[in-house]
Amino acid sequence: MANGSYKAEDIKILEGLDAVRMRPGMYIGTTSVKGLHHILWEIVDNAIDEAANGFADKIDVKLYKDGSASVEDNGRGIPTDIHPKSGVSGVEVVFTQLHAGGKFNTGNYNYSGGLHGVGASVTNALSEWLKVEVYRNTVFTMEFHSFLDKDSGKIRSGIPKAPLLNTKVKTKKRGTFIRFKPDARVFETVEFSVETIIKRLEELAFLNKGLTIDFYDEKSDFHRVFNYEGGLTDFVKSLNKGNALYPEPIYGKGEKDGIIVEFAIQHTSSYVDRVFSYVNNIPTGEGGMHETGFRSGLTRSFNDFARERNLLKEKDDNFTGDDFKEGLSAVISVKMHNVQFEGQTKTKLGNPEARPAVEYITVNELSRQFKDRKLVKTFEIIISKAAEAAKARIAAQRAKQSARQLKSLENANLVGKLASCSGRKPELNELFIVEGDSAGGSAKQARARQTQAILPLRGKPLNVEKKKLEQILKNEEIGTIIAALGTGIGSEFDLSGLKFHKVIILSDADVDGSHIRILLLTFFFRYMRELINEGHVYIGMPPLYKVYKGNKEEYAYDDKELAEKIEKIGKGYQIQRYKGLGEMDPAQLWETTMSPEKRNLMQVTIDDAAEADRLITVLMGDEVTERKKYIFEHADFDKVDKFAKMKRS
Ligand code: TSJ
Repeated sequence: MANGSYKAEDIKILEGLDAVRMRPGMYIGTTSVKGLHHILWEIVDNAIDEAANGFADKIDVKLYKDGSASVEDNGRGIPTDIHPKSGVSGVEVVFTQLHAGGKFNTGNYNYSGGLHGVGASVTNALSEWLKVEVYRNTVFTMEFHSFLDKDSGKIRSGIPKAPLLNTKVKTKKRGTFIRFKPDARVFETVEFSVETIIKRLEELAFLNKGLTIDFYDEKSDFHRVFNYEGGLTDFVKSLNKGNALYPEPIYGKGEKDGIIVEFAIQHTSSYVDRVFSYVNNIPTGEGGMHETGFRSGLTRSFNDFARERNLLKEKDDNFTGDDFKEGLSAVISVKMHNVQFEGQTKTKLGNPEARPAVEYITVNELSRQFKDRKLVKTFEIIISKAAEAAKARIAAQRAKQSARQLKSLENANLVGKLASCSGRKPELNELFIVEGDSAGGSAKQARARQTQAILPLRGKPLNVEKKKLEQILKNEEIGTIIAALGTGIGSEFDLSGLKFHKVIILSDADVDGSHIRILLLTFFFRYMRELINEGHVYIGMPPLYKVYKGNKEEYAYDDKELAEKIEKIGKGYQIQRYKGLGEMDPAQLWETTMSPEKRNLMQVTIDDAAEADRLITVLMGDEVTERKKYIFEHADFDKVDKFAKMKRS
């Protein structure tokens, strides 16, 4: 058997993998860079499952110069014995049968794989080659490849070169090693993103307490090891760097009706909530039943505690769920069977049974910990934060009223500084929010009056992090923006009122300019999120340099372009470096930054804005040391803008 070659009938069962080749999208959603990572996560997930069930505690992920990737764990090793039904080794089943991953695991793993869950065979089908080593006393090896079949003219996918081979070489290692090369004939790109990979690996390390994940990129010689002995507790701490209200997160874990629930909570001095939820290690960005159960559990428990400690008097109403949301950071991780995903992006947990189970465990764990004297202080801090929020809630109701009034003020006095455009078609209109009165003046002269409106911002708009909604509304700059856009804010937000379909932030390429961008993005993120979601927010990009000689001149937007432009102008060139928008005269500003034909705009994504929101917390947070550390590490403030993706428009 060891060196037996494969007969036609053996190959028949592999036709399933050919189907994966024909329609990769059906199995991995897309052949974009996202799909490329998907086939890596299929493999990683299997190693994670082995670890999550207590059989492995180390996973190594490596990217090679030849474009391949490998994943190794120190678990039990994929079974090498012959699978009774199919007559081939367990290893072969895993890599040649569709969905084998999930089915094969039933009974072995309690909570296996998730979102992906299409199995390792899909990775095999979409790879040029895939190599397996299993360490179980001796080293077992097996190789698969995809090749062009000359007879049929078709590509055959994931074909074993030979059955699983026991090399008989003794080993002290235990575990599974998989290395594969994604097929360039399948994917739009075969370049893995180190950033994407380490972000997910870190998340997995947080979600699987004690697990060590080692990442190495051969190309860049980049190495990182993730290991969090605190698990979810470390996760929330890392979210809250800089502004936690109490040092130790509240942690709870329990099981109910076969559903395992784990959570960590820590409040911040901020006014937004960040609740991250997961099911079987898969992020549920749209929330769902587990989140609902968790939130009602929190509300119930904290209200009970407040009553018990007489922090809520008999005549007082209970705090609302929203009162406990202010500044709440939490991670909730659920493990369960037969997961159903719903929602627009299929990231919402639909299983109704998750709700009571999570609520029960949340209440149970919290009430148990209320009795723990050590946490009394923490709970009191949470209650006083909620009391503050409840007060603000009443005040905010009034603030909403004034937002409504602002909205109805139209272009009248409040928007005096706004230079409106004459065109009345919002789809064509653009609002430039410009840093500084002098640049604002130039922009007013330069603009295309019909479609471009200018709103100069004097100084920095206020720090939205530390202020309440009502104070923000009182701020003249923000008030002017709200009035100019015509949408209202928060729960009053109505996109149909939008008067400018492009809202373009134009600020200097320096620290102050960067702050203004971040503050505005944070404001939009928190109070006009749909504006970003619908792609209406942009960042204008003034050039950094002018290269000129005689009457020839060229603009450059970055250092790479500068080199090109120098080459173009040739010997005897001179360079002007622009430090601010104010240095350009109206004609230059038009030509480089405002003219729809020539300018560079970056469209802001919701992720960019969330990143700004997170940065704000660090930059403006209470903890000076964290802020200093952050600023030190990110001394290059241009980096802050890396988050906005370049897009010509
Ligand atoms: F994706 C994959 F299949 F290629 C893959 C699987 C990739 C990697 C990196 C690791 C694994 C994997 C599978 N690690 N550990 C396992 N374990 C099993 O498959 C296994 C071992 C023993 C038993 C048993 O009942 O004795 C059961 C199973 C499912």
